[in-house]
Amino acid sequence: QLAPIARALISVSDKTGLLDFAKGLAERGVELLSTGGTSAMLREAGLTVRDVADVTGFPEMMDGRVKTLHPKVHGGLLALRDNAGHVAAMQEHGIEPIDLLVVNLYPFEATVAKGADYDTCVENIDIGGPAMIRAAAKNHAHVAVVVDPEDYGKVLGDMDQHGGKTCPKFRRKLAQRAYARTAAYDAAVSNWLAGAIGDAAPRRRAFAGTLAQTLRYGENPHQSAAFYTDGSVRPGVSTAVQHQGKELSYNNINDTDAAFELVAEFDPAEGPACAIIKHANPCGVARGATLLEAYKAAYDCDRTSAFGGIVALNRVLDAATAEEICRIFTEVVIAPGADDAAMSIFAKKKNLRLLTTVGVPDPKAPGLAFRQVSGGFLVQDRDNGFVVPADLKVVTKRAPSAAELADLLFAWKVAKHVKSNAIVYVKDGATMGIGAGQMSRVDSTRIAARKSADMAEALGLAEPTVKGSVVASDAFFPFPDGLLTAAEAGATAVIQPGGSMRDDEVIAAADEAGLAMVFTGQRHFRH
Ligand code: 93A
Repeated sequence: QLAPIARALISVSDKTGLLDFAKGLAERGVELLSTGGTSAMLREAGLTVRDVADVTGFPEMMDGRVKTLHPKVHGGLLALRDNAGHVAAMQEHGIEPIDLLVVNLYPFEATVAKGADYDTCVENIDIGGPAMIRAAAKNHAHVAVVVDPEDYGKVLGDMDQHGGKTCPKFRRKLAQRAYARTAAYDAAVSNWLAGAIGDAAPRRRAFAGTLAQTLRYGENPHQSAAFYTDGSVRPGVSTAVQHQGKELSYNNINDTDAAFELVAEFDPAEGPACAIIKHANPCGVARGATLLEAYKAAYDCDRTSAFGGIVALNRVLDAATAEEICRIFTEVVIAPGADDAAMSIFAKKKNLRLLTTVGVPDPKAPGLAFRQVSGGFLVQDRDNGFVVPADLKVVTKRAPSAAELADLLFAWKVAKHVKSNAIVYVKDGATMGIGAGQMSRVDSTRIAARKSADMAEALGLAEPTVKGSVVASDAFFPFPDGLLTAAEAGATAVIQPGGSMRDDEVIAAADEAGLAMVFTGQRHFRH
């Protein structure tokens, strides 16, 4: 039979809520043991505390690297109170039981996120903390372990309900949370090291994250959901600052990520660019002499779909662009900053969320991408493939003109971010039609052209905007039919990976149709 909690060891870096909790424990007759900084704070608040150093008979040493790593601590956490041998060992070695462990760890993830140097990050790897947490959690039959200040009140409440003890079910729950925390912590350390040694290989990586946000629901309202961050410092939805509007939903986070990763393909130094996303696919992407022009051109690709979309910009949001965005309903705008005038325009739109980041992520940076299947995860390198003009091989009699070439490279970058089968028509640095997620490439080609025709009609143009455009295909054309569909729609040049068994047939068809075609040698499936 478990006795009421008599002794607690408290050792925390995050001192949130600590004083109230410690006072609550003291009021309930619990003896407090603590480490240096934590002790000092508790003492200052007038609480009676015993230093762990007095318990172990060893001072904290080596800059705090060795504080609690001692049998008097670990024996007190691990001993089975109902095991005669364990009890005898405690008596023989003067080990006192520790019934409650309150630990939160050196802020390793926050230190990395701050951009601290290597040695500082290493020094912030907590060893004694996780060791105690894991020991207490293993012995949850007898010991309660708290790793999250959010649980402090619950511990006091549970003690009050059970005459100063905690109930077994609650201790098991706390143990589960404890192991989740130490697993995520070690994963963060390992992943940081992977980054530091430049090895992002999917093999030998640990997968865990830190809970960043409990979401109201998942992809659908009957699914519960949460957002975990992996400690990455990449500018994007996980590290952005939200300035206004309600909390992002699961779908918002997913779409905002898709939008910002796409717009990041366009180096801000090379000019403004805008991507508008719906359901994780772009419905308009454009460059422009100004951000306003880029936004307008992106919007004109598919005005119907842009409604309620997510807008990503590669430059600081200005007032003119903000005004224009406000003309329709937009869910989220993400940009590497927003000027004061733009902020005050958005401030009037209570439902619009504005996220700003510190810069734009590097599309060539390594990283991992995950996908869940029943019973496991698929893990791969993130698609950081990047094509430069020198990589392109002209395979047709006609080489693309300089203008076509610029549009081909633009279309290729967009196609990388469109669900396969992806077909993207581009003219003058703006998408004219996007075909996404079809099971047949011909269908994607037709849909993209069809959407462009609809848009031309809505805009009152004489002919479909795909006339005189270039077209990108994320994977090779297995037969000439898709390519011919694009040619019929009015495309004049094609970019695609090449590599089909029937490349010769496809090239012959392109020559016949007077198209210029280049091969990238690289595919951008996105399923
Ligand atoms: O450097 S450590 O890995 N060595 C230890 O023995 C140890 N014991 C507790 N870090 C250790 N801790 C950590 O110290 C705790 O996890 C907690 O985060 C921190 C509290 O230190 P202080 O009470 O001095 O502020």
